Amino acid sequence: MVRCVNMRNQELSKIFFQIADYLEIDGVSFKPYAYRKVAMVLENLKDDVGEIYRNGGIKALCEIPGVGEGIARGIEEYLKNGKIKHFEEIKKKLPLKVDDLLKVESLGPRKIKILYRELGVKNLKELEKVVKAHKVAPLFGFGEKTEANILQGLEFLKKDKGRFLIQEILPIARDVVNKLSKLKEVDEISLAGSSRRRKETIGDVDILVVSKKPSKVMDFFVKLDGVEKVWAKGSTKSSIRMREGFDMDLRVLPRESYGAALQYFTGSKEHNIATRKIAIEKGLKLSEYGIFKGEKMIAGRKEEDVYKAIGLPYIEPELRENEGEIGAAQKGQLPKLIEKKDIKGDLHCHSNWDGGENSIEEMAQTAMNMGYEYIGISDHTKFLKIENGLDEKQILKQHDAIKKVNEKFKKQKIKFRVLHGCEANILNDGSIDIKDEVLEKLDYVIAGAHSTLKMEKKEMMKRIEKAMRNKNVDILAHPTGRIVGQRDEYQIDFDKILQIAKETGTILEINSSSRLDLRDFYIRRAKNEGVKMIINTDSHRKEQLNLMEYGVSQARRGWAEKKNIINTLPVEELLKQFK
Ligand code: DGT
Ligand code: CA
Ligand code: CA
Repeated sequence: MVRCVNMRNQELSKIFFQIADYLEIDGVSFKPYAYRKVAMVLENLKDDVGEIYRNGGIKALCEIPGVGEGIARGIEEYLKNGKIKHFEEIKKKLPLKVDDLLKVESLGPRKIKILYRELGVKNLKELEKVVKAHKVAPLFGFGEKTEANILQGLEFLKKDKGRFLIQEILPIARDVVNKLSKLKEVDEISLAGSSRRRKETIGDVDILVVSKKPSKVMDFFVKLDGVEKVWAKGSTKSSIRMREGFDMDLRVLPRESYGAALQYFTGSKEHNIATRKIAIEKGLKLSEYGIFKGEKMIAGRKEEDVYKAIGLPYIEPELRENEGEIGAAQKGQLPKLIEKKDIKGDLHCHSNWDGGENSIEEMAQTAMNMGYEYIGISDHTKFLKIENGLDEKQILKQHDAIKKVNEKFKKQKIKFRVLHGCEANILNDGSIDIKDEVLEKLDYVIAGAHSTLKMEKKEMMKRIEKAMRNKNVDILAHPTGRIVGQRDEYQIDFDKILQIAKETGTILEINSSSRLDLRDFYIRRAKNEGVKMIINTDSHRKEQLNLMEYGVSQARRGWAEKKNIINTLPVEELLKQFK
């Protein structure tokens, strides 16, 4: 299931998310929730809102879940004028770069409001200034520690500046590839660069095309819906800036060079330098045009042929980082990477019991449609009050509800199973916030740290170790706590985590959301130590089950094979993996 990207829906969704943020900062209650809900619905709506409006006016808009008269009028305004007056007024009242400020770890709406009211902070630059001048610590509710954390958050943001999350970019890039591939002038097309290697973050998107009529392709490319600027337009290369702020390069190539160009522009640069060196050693020359022996081109049409010409088997794009893949290829020891089709279920999924969007059955149905054999419902538990965490009584009630769903499937002769787990909290002392006798009843237990993440390493390791040694804890959720572009990992000793995982049989999670945690190099270390992993999406609504592919690419970047990942197993085998 490829996510349907509809530009206008996406734009409106973004605006409503922003309105929610602004209102929250302004201290308005309830309304932010309503806007966020509509934003989420629009984000995943298959039909174009413009179309819906054209066909049925305000009334039809009101039939979209969560859309009331007021919001429908807003959508109408946007469709007519490209603006929503209410939104413009809010922005005038609070002239803040809310998007940017909210990215700073340890800054929420309440603190942003105080910083604006007290110190006039409107953007990241002004924030950095007041933090560095130590004006933040004295503010009510802040203090030295918060000030230091904000500074740390700011430094972290700078590191990833100008890069974009793969989860945000790939659907848009694919949409463009899809549109281009429908042109009769396009003979072949592929993504290249970091998006083909599925890096966590993307600098710019690279697309390669084979065409005999480049001018037609380029004309279409620079006029695509969503193009904000055209940096360059030529017959072999064009470059655009998309509305979302990232750039896309399109290169048009002759067919005979397509494979060589694909190899070259997929990168990484380090991988290319290494492959070129091997070519030189063999008396060959490798470039983006082909592989040459003297003046004669001996390969270039297909990527496989380029590798073959330098004595290597095909190397999967996710491995091309010059991290040992060339040596492994030479020795015939490349891993047989896990694939998306190997995944049989997803065990980190939230339902509407903890404030997620969808019912247990809706989540199950979606998983079934994806071809899965099982889904695990793992709602938050009671310590996480903001996430409506379930207490013991509610968990037991949910247990019965899941039993009923399974019975219903059985009656309908549907071979699909809903497993019952939870995402319990690892408290500061390493204990779990749910009683053992309840945890014992569940098919599995995921445990994760969600609070007090800035502990000293020794203390943090003691905490995690205790949780992993808990006989009811089967899976360690997002084991290092990092969030791409937002938050560094907490203070941990990963070797120690691997050792404890081995001793206790605790499974490490590869979280497919914007956490992408474990990171690729940790996955590789876990694999080498024989520690089992599970790829989960951490879905809070059914559409997010599609995030699985990002966890799979992360696993592939970490050289993981099917046998390293437990949710490739059929359900009976899977259950045997738990303590
Ligand atoms: P990004 O855009 O920063 O996420 O990363 P990439 O890998 O997409 O880098 P990009 O867009 O600058 O270039 C695409 C590919 O082109 C890159 O992965 C390898 C190749 N390439 C670019 N510049 C060089 C270079 O100076 N030498 C070599 N050998 N390859 C290069
Ligand atoms: Ca790129
Ligand atoms: Ca590029």
